[in-house]
Amino acid sequence: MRNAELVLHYQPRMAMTNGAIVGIEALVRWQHPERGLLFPGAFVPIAEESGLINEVDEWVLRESMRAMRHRIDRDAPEVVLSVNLSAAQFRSHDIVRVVDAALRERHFPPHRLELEITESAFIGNMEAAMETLEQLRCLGVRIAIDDFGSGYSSLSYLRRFPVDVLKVDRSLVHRIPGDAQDMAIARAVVALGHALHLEVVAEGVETSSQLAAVQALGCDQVQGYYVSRALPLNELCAYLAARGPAHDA
Ligand code: G
Ligand code: MN
Repeated sequence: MRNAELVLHYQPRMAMTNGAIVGIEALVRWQHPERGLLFPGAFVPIAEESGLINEVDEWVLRESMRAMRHRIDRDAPEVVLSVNLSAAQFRSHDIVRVVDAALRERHFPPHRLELEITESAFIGNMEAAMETLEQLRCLGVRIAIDDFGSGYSSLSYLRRFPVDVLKVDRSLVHRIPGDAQDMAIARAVVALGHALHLEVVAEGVETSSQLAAVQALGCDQVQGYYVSRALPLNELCAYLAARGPAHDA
């Protein structure tokens, strides 16, 4: 795997209130010379085992910030950039320095960067995780809990941890509104997020009935194929330009 073979796609995130695109998630793909375009599930575990994951994460961070400054800002000057941090990267001792250096290098406004972290990154050493989150927050960046509701969600840490956004996992969204039990879980997750003053984002919204369901539950924002799949940079810019700054949902 060489950095030259990595590509970034960008998935828009939409506000429920007015349909405006308020965020963009950078998603890495590997353009494999023989096997074609690979999704993270197919290569992130290999990158983790071989110790390359930190290099990949750092490349994604710096490259997506560059794309924002040079291209995306022209069409959407207010959108927030979301970048996924692997558990390994989050736990590495120099993560705060890496993020700080990238912000400086790109002259990037910290409040427009959101770091997505899954709960698995916190397991094992909650105190160290909390300290890292606090240091990242001190840089001025936003923190999102990714894939919430997919693993062993711990409710107590959420109250203590300095986070801004809760992203409801697409496995939950996938079975609503049809599945009454998942509907009940999703409702509880949204209520929990709001009680803790977090922004709640529904991931993986693919159909209009899923959109209506997450809207009825009070989700603040949605992401998923119903809004748009993840797009190459050129297509994203065309999408943003065509859509304009706001759009009625
Ligand atoms: O873990 P995280 O939520 O960051 O995963 C994002 C992944 O989910 C990306 O690889 C993206 O292509 C995929 N994805 C985005 N929107 C949808 C969707 O509506 N349905 C499904 N099945 N996958 C999606
Ligand atoms: Mn994510």
